[in-house]
Amino acid sequence: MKERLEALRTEALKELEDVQNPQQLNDLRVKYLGKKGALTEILRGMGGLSAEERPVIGQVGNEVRAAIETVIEEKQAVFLQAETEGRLRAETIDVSLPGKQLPAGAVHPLNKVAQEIEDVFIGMGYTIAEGPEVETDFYNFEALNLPKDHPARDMQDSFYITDEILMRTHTSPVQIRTMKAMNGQTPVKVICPGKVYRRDDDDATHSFQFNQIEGLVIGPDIRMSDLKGTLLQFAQEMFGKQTQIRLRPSFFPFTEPSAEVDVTCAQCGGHGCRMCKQTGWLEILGCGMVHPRVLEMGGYDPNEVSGFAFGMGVERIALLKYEIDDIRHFYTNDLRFLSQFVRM
Ligand code: 2NL
Repeated sequence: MKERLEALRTEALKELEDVQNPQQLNDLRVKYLGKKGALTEILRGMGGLSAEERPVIGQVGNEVRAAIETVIEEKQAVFLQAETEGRLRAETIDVSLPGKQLPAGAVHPLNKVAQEIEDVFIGMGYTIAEGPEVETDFYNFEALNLPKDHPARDMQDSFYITDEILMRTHTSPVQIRTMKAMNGQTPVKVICPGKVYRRDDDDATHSFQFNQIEGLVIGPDIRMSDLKGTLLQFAQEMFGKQTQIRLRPSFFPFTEPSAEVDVTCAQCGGHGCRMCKQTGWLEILGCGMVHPRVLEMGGYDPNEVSGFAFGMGVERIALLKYEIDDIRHFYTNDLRFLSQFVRM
């Protein structure tokens, strides 16, 4: 029996030497050590041995089993290592490869210019106020000294919803609402940005919907010189430190006196070019001292306080700043246009 066990060991170890893969290894383990394997088969004959022989043969059997198991475990470790190495090799990634380029969005040029304008005034201590785009006749016209028979209130020029309700034609009603909310207190120092609506045929310089920013300051001793200094500061931050401004007399129903403001043309430095039509100046906004009747309707006593106001079109400022020739570029969302502002 001992010889049979020794022979089994020799045969098993020899066969294990040539094992090629884990499947073959497992087959051999079953063949020699399994419940119905060769070793079990031999040891089953131990019942016929004498009491002296039994422990001796038992020990030989255990040694043979241990020898075969050791080799199987070694082989198993080698296969496992080979498999791990193979998988690592297959899953290697090149971390030095460039990443996928994802197209980045950007703030729309109109919003960017609006934010820049707002930032200049925030820097001067203004707060931002917003209000409804659908307005009443009172806030949009009446409180701004535009009486019922005024030509600016022509049905042809505004989008009316009813006789008394319309799409706001400027952001001034937000300032009226601000004044009323202040209950006669000063100072008022607000910027009102937002969309406004006019019944116009769209062309290179007009749109039925556009963006406006208006400003309003009210205090006990606000003067025209405060207005001029404020607008010079704004023009220089917006168009460059070398920029100068000039005020030309004008008319608005809600301001008296009123003025239109020009900045020196950044393109030609004031010498005259195509952009400024050879004048050296570009018109950027309208302004004036708040009309006493408007102060009254906002809840202020014009004998106690005074104020200035101004209004500008964001599209116009953007056209000038970026030398764009047609306002419709802002609304058509052509990426060839928009992508030019991604890093500006
Ligand atoms: C322009 C001119 C202007 C105002 C807007 C204003 C508002 C209140 C009182 C007085 Cl509540 N004035 N706003 C004043 C002057 C001019 O806008 O050409 N905008 C595009």
